[in-house]
Amino acid sequence: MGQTVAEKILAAHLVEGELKKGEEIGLRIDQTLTQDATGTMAYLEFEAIGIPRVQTELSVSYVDHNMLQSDFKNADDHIFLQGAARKFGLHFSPPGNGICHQVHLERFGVPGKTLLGSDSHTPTGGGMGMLAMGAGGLDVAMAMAGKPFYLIMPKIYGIKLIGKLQPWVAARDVLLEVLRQLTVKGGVGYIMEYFGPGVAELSLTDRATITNFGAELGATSSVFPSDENTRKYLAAQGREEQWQELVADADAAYDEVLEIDMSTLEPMIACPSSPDNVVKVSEVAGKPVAQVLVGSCTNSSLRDLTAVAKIMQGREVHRDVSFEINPGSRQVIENLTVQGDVLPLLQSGARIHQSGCLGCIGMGQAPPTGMNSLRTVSRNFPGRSGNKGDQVYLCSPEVAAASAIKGVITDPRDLGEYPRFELPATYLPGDERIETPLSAEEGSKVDIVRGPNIAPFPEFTQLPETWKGKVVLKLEDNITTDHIMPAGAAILPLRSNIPAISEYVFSQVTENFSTDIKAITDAGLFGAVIGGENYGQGSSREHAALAPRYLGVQVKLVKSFARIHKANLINFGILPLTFVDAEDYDKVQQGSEIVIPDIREAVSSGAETIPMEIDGQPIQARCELSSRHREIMVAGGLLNWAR
Ligand code: MIC
Ligand code: SF4
Repeated sequence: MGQTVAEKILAAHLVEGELKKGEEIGLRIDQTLTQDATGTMAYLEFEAIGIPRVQTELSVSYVDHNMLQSDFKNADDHIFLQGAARKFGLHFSPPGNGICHQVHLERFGVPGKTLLGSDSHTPTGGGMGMLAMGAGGLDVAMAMAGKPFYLIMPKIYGIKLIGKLQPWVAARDVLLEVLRQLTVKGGVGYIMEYFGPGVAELSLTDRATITNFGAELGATSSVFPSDENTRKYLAAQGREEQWQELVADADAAYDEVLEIDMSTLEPMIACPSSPDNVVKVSEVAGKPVAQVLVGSCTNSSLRDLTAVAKIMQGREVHRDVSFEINPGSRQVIENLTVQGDVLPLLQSGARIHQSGCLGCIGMGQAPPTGMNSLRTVSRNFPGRSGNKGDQVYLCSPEVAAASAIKGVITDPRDLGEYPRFELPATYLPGDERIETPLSAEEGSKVDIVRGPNIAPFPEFTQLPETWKGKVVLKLEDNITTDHIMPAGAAILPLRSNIPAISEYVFSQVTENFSTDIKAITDAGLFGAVIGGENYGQGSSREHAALAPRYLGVQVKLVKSFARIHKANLINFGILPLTFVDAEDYDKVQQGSEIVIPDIREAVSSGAETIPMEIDGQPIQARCELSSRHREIMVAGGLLNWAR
């Protein structure tokens, strides 16, 4: 039987296990990327592993998230990251140079390669025919050290694209439709692979929008074939020699197939506060908007901003709207300038910011109280914009521009004819500021400068013989890592200081988490957290495991986990358990006492169900872990295990 694109890349990189769906496999990783908010920890972990230089073909450290320098913390972290890149042999992309995923696509992505990034939107590279996956910083550190990346062999979800998008309908709408149908947990355990005649109708950056936003399906990754459009994009980047064709075999088989006829799609929008809360724009048209933000790694490419500039040409932003543009990269701004497309944006009244994540992760750009914000970002989880109770909608750049002009949510087809434009055959590269790796000898002489914000990595104990604890918090379905370990301007700068950031664990949900757990650990017990389905969806931030563990959480018992978060829990020695009988969820409350006798023995012996007592009542929990995971758990985490 033939292979899909994803299966071809998996087969070419397999170093451990067999390509049997549902079993653990180890993959060789060709390229890695980190961003600053997860990168400081990743390089501290890399240092702790003790390998002097990265072992990958290419590794890049980006600074794009923590861009506000309201005190010394972020600025110090940037210097640390630059020093680490120089010492360990990485490329370094400094602040202002662009969002990791956009820049990586432009300057480094190569079809057929594997890419592991400490950011959940790393699958952006799948738009170019890479197998690009998000992971926690420690997994990326291990990959930089030349170790395999372990994952459960995913199933392949084929998305068959037919037809062609109508004017004013965008790549964003394709994935909004997929999210509408499959929901934020529809991709868990799958690689989403796009195929069919509609693929050729999508430009490379359109494809990257789809694979990027595909992270919101909970998928392991998303991938497109590498074809003529891929070649054209690499040629425009001056990298045509790195192109290779990569398409699925004619008799390739998919585990599931969803067909999307792009010609029937209309402009869509995700309503507050989940990316799968999708309706047609026409259904919510007319609602007033106070802020419109075009940017983020999902929709800030040269194509997207050119489209917005052409739409704004000769038009004006509504006086009640703050229209904000966050370009994806320096390359995008440079080329937009050469095309003459910056002036119409400025004249329309747009606020042009430096390139970076900015408001997408609550680093500034918070919307006004009680008012609607329309964004081309990937996530509208509650409070992520920086305001509790925020009303954030997700849409295409076309819907954003039309709504900025009208001051209300607007179906862009109301603006009349779609502007015609062509992108240049060759782009200005815009990578003047990217540092290339130093030689091993030069690197060995570099001293990494560490500001006071960089705290040493905490030590963790092994799994005890018998586990006694209390439920600190009980939560519902679809809890995101933004609930567990919020981001935003006040908290993100603490990413390299675990004791400091741990004070904010679950601060979106309750004010008392850190004091409640302290009372539990002071009594000599551990903490447990109870959750519903798809627990830990969203980002790759390992702080959502590391900080709770630092506080004393050692068990999470939920209905189901999101992939990256589960991997991060294992890496930091938090036992991820699921209910055998979902109805047992109702038997456990905040404050319930849990006893797991012989937990160490049960985990190391390979037991798939673990008996426990909750307030004296016996229940069974499922423990789905590979034998490698079990050793890590018993050791108290991956770093302990590796040592
Ligand atoms: C996000 O979009 O949530 C982030 C911020 O990029 C995260 C990474 C982080 O929390 O640092 C992600 O997507 O993994
Ligand atoms: Fe940055 Fe937002 Fe993309 Fe995350 S989703 S990498 S915060 S732009």
